[in-house]
Amino acid sequence: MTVEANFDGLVGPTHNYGGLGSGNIASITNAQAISNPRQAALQGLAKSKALADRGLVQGILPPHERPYIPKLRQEGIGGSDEQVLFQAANRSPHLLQTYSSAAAMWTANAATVSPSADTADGKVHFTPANLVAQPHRAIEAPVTSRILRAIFSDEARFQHHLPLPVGTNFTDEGAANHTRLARSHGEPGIELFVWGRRAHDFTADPYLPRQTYEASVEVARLHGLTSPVFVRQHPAAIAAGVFHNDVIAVGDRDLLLHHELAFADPNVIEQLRAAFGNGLIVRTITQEQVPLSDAIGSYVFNSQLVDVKGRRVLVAPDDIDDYPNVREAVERIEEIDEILTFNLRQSMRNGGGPACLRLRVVLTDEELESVNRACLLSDERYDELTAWVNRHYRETLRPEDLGDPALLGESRAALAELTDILNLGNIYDFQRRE
Ligand code: SUG
Repeated sequence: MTVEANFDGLVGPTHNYGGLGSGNIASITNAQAISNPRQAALQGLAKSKALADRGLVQGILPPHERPYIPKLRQEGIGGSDEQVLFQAANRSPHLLQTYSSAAAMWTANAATVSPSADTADGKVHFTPANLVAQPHRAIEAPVTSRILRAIFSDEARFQHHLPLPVGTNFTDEGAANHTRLARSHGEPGIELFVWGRRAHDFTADPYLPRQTYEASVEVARLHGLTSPVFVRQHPAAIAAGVFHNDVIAVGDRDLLLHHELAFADPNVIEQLRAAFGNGLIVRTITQEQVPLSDAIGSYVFNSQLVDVKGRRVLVAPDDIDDYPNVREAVERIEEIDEILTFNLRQSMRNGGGPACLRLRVVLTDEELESVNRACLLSDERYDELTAWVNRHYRETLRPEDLGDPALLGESRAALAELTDILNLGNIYDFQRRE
């Protein structure tokens, strides 16, 4: 048997609204709002638990160390950790907010993952996304690499690549712009890479597209893929706030659900059908049914499409209930057997829906067997993690609280404990310095 495991990002203790997401309407709109990190983490865990209860393999990826003091030091701020925080908060609150972001929760951006059925050497391949399009996320890749290597450690089965080179040519946002289509999880599939610009295009778009064509091609080459398909994102979608393709399209096995303005090339579907062979089901939601602004407002395409014991379930944000036209459009899709909604509003206010919060890893039984079990969600692990969140997380966080040395201490204590719960070893810099 081959399954799709979903590794959800656990929201970190500094979850806040920095207005940092480029081209991300929710993040820009909610800049400097007061956040509730505890509620954010519990909302995410509740989704993970509900899917685990339905029989899906559910994993957890830990938050990163924030505020990230080493980076503030690199920016020329010195002294003790407390002094660094104090000075950053007073002299450059924007920099402090940049290096305090809990954005690693959106694990669809952690890496691109290709299942062993698709790769030339028969291993599962991982390339951590360099995320260099945004400073607050460009610091994630080294720790993401450590985490993925600590969870998928069997070198005979898992191949870990370095993130792509830093710079503007290979800007890579990971699985958020990557969709695998296959007859079943275990059969070889085609991998669809959606890019926003070419390396040397300097477009007049209001938002610089985050993924380059060159980055997508390079990841496909590293992974040894036989059937990659490269498709350009529609500039109108990017301009309207579609900063990743998973905000406007979602696929699962033989089904692709997309908005008519997701892709720029009118021949995309023919291209996909040619690569897939018979049996690809494509469901297109038109601009007339759901205008781009409603697609983005409701975040309906940022749903997960999962297989629950042979039934196809759409795991959607409950924000879709505010949009009757969106509900109607998805209810009309006959392949979807059930729509399951979750309140993920803490994350949603930063532009992160159900699909952003998970990294899909398709695994055979043997591969799954070798995964670090402590990172898979059982009833016991869920109880442990919710108790851990309730013990360590604040219920209110204002932007100015990021300079509070107590928050740094609380976050490090929480993360140190978490590495034990998840059996990850010393993945954080603060643990390695001690
Ligand atoms: O990169 N938001 C994230 C949201 C990522 C969503 N992921 C996917 N679509 N897969 C981003 O724009 C906002 C952080 C802030 O403003 O504090 C942020 O980084």
